[in-house]
Amino acid sequence: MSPQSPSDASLTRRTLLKRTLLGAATLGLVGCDRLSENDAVVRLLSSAETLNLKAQRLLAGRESLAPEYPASMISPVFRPNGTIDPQTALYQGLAANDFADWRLSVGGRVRTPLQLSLETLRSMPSRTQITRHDCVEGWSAIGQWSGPVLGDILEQAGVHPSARYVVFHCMDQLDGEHDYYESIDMVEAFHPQTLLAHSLNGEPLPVGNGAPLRLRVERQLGYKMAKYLKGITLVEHFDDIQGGKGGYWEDRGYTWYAGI
Ligand SMILES: Nc1nc2c(c(=O)[nH]1)N[C@H]1C(S)=C(S)[C@@H](COP(=O)(O)O)O[C@H]1N2
Ligand SMILES: [Mo]
Repeated sequence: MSPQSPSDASLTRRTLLKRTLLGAATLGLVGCDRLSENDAVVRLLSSAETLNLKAQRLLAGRESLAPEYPASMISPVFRPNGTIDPQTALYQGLAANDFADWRLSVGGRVRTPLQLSLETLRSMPSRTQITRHDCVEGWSAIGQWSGPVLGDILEQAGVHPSARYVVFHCMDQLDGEHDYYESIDMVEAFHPQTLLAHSLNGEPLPVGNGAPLRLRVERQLGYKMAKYLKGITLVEHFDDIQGGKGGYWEDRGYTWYAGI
């Protein structure tokens, strides 16, 4: 796919949203028969989160790939954001030993719960992709990420049919009280570009960008991409986790589906 500049991307998004409206109208999902070129209408529509999710999947498909870029476009510095140096005792203890004692737990609605060391994760088959990260705060960066495809790990654990979401538990606390966490659905979890990245630009993940392991969900905004992972749980619903909205920022008002 061809690289896009940020302005191209927003144009594409607007075009997509207009097509979304067309598609939704054709399918009888919305009760209007005339398309407005007015941006206010487009903005209103983009706030309709469920429609956004359904329409993007209808139009772009469950398997549509996020754009990938040539190595020449990698950002010289991949800006760290949110937590950049976790202060929890858990994290500090594990980091002191270069994460040798760290394990990623995989549990919940699975046949075989797993405890994976960094060494194991690094020796698994991996995927490398150069993608653009978009933060809601208005900046983007292009980086090369490597790590096992999440779907492979979930298959190894054996997903129970009742599992509907994958929840990611992190080792940092932005407010000194609540662990950062995130969640995605099974379509996103088994997407071929959804990785548990252990490397950025060919080097072990820096602390600022989520060492030892972080999620990459390339079709969504930056806040979905949980850093400092300690565990993954498969769940039927996330009502009983923290604020019940499926993520640290979702509990504070962000939308759960953050499709770009
Ligand atoms: N554990 C954890 N994950 C996180 C965050 C965080 O504060 N803690 N911030 C999120 C936000 S808002 C963004 S934009 C990206 C930033 O990733 P980066 O530090 O590699 O740029 O991580 C996301 N994942
Ligand atoms: Mo962000």
